[in-house]
Amino acid sequence: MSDWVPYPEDLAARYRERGYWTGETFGAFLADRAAEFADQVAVVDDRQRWTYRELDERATRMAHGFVARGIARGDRVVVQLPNVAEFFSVVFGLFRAGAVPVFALPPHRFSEISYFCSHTEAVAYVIADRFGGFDYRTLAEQVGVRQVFVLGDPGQHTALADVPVDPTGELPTVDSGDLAFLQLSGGSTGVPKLIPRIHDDYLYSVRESAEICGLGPSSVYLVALPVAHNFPMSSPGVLGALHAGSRIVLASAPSPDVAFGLIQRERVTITGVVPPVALLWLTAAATRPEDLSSLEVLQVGGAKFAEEAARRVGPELGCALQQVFGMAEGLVNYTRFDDPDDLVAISQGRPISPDDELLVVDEDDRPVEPGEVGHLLTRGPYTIRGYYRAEEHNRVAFTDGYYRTGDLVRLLPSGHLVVEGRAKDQINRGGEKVAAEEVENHLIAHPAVHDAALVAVPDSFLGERTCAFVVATAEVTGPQLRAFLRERGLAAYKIPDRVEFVDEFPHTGVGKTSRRDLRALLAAREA
Ligand code: OOB
Repeated sequence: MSDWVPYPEDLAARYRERGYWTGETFGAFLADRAAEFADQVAVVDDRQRWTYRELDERATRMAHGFVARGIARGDRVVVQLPNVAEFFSVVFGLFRAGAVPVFALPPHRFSEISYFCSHTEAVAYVIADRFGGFDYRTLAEQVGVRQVFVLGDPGQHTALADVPVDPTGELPTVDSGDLAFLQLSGGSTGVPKLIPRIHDDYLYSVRESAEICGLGPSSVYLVALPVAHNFPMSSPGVLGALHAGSRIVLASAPSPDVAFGLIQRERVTITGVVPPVALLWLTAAATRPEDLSSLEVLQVGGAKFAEEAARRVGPELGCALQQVFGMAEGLVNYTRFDDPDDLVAISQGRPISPDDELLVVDEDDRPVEPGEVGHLLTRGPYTIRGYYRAEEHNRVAFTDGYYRTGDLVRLLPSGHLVVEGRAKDQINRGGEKVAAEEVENHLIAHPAVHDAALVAVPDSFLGERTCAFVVATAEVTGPQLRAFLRERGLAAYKIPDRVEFVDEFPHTGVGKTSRRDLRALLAAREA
């Protein structure tokens, strides 16, 4: 069994013929852009300002360091870094060493990280010493991966800066059809799924995204969300910025306190945020003193952006809104700058590629009438054909090469999509995805819990919050259960916002737990 499902050869050939897949690799990509944009500033964070040339040199040194430490072509390395410039030297260093970064997010804890390490058989884990009041070195000790590289004070581990360098050594040859990295899926199953992306498919989406979003050498892209997430990474994100010779500015948090100052200081032209952040910015813009006039485009995606809020962006922030409906599995949709305002306010955009194939189907996989709501299935030149090492799950998540997105959409005559809801057991907490089954499994591990069901609660700020319904067999409280989940090392955003106890679960006709009835029960309890 192979670790991941390759694109069918005939389609791969077509994607190459049409110029989508160009044979470029990430290592070469950076070298090429560094030659072109050498003295332009590539990356700015709180402490540093690197030109394209500097970034390129640092990535090469990093690559030699990793190779010297025994990291070999194809090795998986879990990377969990905050928004700092070193994210780029590390990740491009790994690319050049032929290694495969696994992109963890800063809120992930023992439960997630130990799974990423074991499932991918990672040989190393790259962290910052501390961030957001949390010591990642302690987590590294608990996880027990072979090598730990630390940015900052390494403690008992290896400092990133100390990685020995032999610049005369050879770096491995990397093929554009190789696995480039593993992204995380929001998921709907018991364990998070990992998304295998190759150089060819991802770089295609990056180039097209940069073009659609109008990036060029004078653009300044603010990274407001965690840089390793697919949205700020490639839609057009930091990779789109590097492709176009733009400047990347890293924010340590998306709050107006941090972000607005950076927009003013660095003359930021474009950024991407999730809907709750957009709402905060809309409110803050009225009273904050910072000059946001450089901002040309605010991208909003990751969760549904309410039409009312969408209509406020132009008048209140003085920039264009671009809606982005994407997924780490592949497909990304953008509203375009020449779309009419009404379309930008109500739709989540249209696909990047003429070869993105979209099906909108009913429960029996039959296409719905044009304009009707149905399940979105998709395949194309940058959408995966299967998750990493997940043969069994792939049989239900993919049909004829189509990825079953779990999203309910309506297709407009213009080719734009409107996201109408979701069929998957996932809760979208302001863009942060929570797989119901994963949290339920952790709850059921508690000795006093007989059964658990996690449901979405509508929320005016986050869109949705989580409520855990629990059937208990012994005395236990909501706070105790929440503490239990934290002790098990579950990321904070997955800890239920609310816990409700019931004697038994309502059932559907076939005897499954009825989440719809649970949501109704919650509404009734609130009333
Ligand atoms: C982005 O990626 P993921 O992998 O964290 O989550 C994908 C899911 C989609 O299947 C959909 O359920 C939801 O997030 N979603 C949206 C949305 N954008 C994503 N739902 C409604 N409206 C939107 N605009 O979230 C992601 C990846 C690349 C670019 C942008 C977002």
